[in-house]
Amino acid sequence: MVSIQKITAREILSSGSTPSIEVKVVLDDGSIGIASVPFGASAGIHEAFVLFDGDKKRYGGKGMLKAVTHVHKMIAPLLVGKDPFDQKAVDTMMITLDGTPNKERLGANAILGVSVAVARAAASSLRMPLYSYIRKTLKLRIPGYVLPAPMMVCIEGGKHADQSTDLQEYMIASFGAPSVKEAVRKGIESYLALKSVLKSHAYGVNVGNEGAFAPAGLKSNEEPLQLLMEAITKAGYVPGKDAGISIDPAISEVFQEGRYRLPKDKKQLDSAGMIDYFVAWAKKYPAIISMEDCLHQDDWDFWPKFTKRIGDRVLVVGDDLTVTNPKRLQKALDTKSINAILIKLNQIGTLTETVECCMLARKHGCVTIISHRGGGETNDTAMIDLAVAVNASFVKVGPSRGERVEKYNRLMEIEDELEKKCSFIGKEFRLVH
Ligand code: 2PG
Ligand code: MG
Repeated sequence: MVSIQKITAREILSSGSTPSIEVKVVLDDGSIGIASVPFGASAGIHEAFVLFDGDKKRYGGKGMLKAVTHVHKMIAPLLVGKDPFDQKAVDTMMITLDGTPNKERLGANAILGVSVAVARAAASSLRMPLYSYIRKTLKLRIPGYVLPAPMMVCIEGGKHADQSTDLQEYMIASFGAPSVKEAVRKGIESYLALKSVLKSHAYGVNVGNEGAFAPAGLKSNEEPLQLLMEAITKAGYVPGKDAGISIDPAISEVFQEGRYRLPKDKKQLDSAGMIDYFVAWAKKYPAIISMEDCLHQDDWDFWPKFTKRIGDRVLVVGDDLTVTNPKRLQKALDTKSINAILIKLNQIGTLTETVECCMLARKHGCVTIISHRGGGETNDTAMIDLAVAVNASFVKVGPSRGERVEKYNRLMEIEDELEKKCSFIGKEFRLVH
């Protein structure tokens, strides 16, 4: 029987120029799995714990050597010699060893690195791609592969870029195409058209954390929506038919003392006012297909009201609200707070729990969107294999910078690999409901 022979970790650099962690797992048949872990800039307060060193003499306290040590001293002794093919058992052993509700003892970054690296090593041992191995080891009963559509962050502000908007992300969701490759092309062409649109309005074209434009001097938080409409049209496409618009205000970041503060619009709103603000956008821009984190991460009283107002035509997406946590997702489903969920592996910290969350969403017809991170991304593409494994509807990532386009390159590689054994959600996809 093949078992785990060796687990090592090291500190690497992430896209945010601060460290992250990479884990390598070796099986005794020689198979190797390597994984690295991203983290957020606008992380929700209910996310699993990212263990930074806190030693101000190194990387301003953002080093990850403690997490590396935890892999070597605590997780490796636990897992060496164990069966790599039972992912649930591997993850459960780490969760039990950690023993805290948010993985703060070992660090969710240490745990997730091992979790994904074990899966990769096991998949490699069985000569299987990671996405099909995930289905096998976690016994997912999902018929066929339906590949996700791209959701590209094209203008960013908030915590992801200075001097831009108060709100964090304005995206182009690309569909109305026969294949992933064509949808990626449409999205990228629209992003590049946006560059010339911005220039024609005398705005700068420097990019923020996620490779999206972050122009200074925008007149309002709404203006990016007009710019995106113009860009999609300029690229030769029809908004709402070839491409939709998605927003992620990451509104918890502007919530202070009970008010949502929007200096760009010279507004301070309460929850009801914030709902009216976004409902007006949904009405004015029918190309908007999804609205993520439009209310605070604990504003449970108002999320259902928002979804009731626009959930029949727009995806109301929980991110900081739900943090890929099956318990918080269950609450969001019970209260009809959302009809879609953003999924990030590191928000919960193991592959098993992430997939559990996706499957819970799937069971309730709640749309899944698998996402990159804005703080420190890495070149790891496990989020794409996850998206393919669970038939997610979208992947939110990119559109520029190596660590982002790597994800699309992986998705297009999978499309080639599966050839006729897969279809593409964006083929028939128009507006969501
Ligand atoms: C988000 C993400 C990804 P961050 O809020 O959805 O774009 O940002 O990783 O900084 O939380
Ligand atoms: Mg978000």
